[in-house]
Amino acid sequence: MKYSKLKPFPEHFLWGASTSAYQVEGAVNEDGKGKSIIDMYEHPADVADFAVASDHYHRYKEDIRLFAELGMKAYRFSVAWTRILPQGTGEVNEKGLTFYRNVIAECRKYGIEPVVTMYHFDLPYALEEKGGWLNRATIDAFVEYAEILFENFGSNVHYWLTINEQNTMILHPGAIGLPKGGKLPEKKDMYQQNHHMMLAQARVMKLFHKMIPEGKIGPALNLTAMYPATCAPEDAIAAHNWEVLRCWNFADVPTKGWYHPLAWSYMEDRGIAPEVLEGDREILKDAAPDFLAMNYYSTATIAASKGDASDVAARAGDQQIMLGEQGVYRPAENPYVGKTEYGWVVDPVGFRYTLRKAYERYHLPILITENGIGAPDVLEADGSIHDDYRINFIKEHLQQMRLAITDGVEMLGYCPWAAIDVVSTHQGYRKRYGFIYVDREEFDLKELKRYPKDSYYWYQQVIRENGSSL
Ligand code: BGP
Repeated sequence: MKYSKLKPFPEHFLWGASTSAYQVEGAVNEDGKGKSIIDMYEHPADVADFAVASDHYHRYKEDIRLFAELGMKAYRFSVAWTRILPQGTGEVNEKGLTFYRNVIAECRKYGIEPVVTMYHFDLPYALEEKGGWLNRATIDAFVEYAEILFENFGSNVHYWLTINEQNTMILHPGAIGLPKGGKLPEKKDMYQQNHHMMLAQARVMKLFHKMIPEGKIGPALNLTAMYPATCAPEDAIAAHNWEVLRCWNFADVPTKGWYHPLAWSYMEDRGIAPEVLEGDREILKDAAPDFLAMNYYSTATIAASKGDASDVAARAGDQQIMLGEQGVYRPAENPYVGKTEYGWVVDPVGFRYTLRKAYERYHLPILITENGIGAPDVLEADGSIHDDYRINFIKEHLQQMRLAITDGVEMLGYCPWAAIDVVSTHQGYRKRYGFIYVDREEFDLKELKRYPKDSYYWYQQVIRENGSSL
């Protein structure tokens, strides 16, 4: 659809950027923090670990000052559950509360809206040892943790995200590392874990609305629209299969109170549907989010399954690289889109398409909580970083977002990945996303000095103009 006039970005649009605790903070053994699964899982040996990361724990004041100079109106970060409750439940660690109280105060000082993710992949290891999300007791632990967060920060934080990329954790469990011994859980167990996370999320959203009626809360999902590889009806069905199983099933439960019918049929047929106890349906029905948070990196292109083992690609997949599933779908190439050097599809028009689909399904305002391009940025001798590829990527996505706004999609804000360089779970500091360069290498920490990249100055101008020249 072409328009004679584009709608402007909303007046109080949340121009921001994102990080997550384990990827930015470091200080993994400091001030009483407990171990999370991220600390205990196996990760590739040739990339940076999370011990120091970008040292944000010690440098948050300097970082937030740089975010303020960038003009950020919102900073999306996550709380490490293990800083607040080192054992996942029980004793509260005051120093953990103090750290996040300080981060929030620092944001407020500059008029930056904190957008807080409660759980970004880093489940307390003490809970994992007791069965993790397979154990229903973890639902109570999450509610206990949420109540502490709402009590302590509820009056200063307006926007909350429950769980980051539940669909990534369930469908690509290896994407956040592997338990020692490298064994991935069975699918049936993953869908049971998923059910428990859904219950935990629903209870937390309900509690939130009771405790902080003026606040806003929502899930943050990784959403990716799917194209059929050809106009063959079988390809369209396969693309729909995977779009439902990968995306909409995870957004339907919090918004509509139950699983997508196609996903439920799939799980039942394969004997992997979760055990549902009496009262579960009511819990799911009884809660609703105020908005939908969306992480968008790519679209995918899908062909009909051939019904044999060749449906499943031999390479390793990740949250954006589709693997295929026998009898469901097979991945296909798309000659009309680009690719990053890590194989992630680059598709700005697909962003508009995904936004339209998500809004059409849920009619909830959308907050973008991730979007961006990973690259091995280069620090020049004069301290500059010429990341024109990042500027182009974000510019093209924002242009498409403006078209989506003109299409009628209600947008709350844009928080790309990442505010500052963080550890990429698989590629460490060889793959960077930030507007601010952190001078360290995989194993040489150097001085961890901060350098604004070219994209920083470009984004500063975009925010200043409220996106009017996009
Ligand atoms: C998302 C995660 C983020 C971040 C991002 C980039 O799925 O929510 O935590 O890691 O992907 O991923 P990567 O660093 O693997 O390129």
